Amino acid sequence: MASKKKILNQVKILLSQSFETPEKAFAFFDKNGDAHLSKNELKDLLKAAGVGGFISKVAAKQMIKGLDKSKDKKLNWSEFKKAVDALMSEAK
Ligand SMILES: [Ca+2]
Repeated sequence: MASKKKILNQVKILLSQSFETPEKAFAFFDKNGDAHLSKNELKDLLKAAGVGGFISKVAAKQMIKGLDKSKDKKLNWSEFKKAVDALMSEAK
């Protein structure tokens, strides 16, 4: 099982290399445009970062559990941004 650290690192690489800003990444993966990332949308983000199918499903679930402050089982922009900011400010 890929470690959480490895998964987060893959996400970090995807976000920093493929998107100019976190806003653009959020908009790209918010496929249905409801201003939230659902578990499935987050799973697609993880897949795009190179995380395997089964692991991406589990990791998406855990990420929502950890980051979803409003308890609607989705990530809104501020929840996503907070997570990205924390990720990007980690030691390089
Ligand atoms: Ca959405």
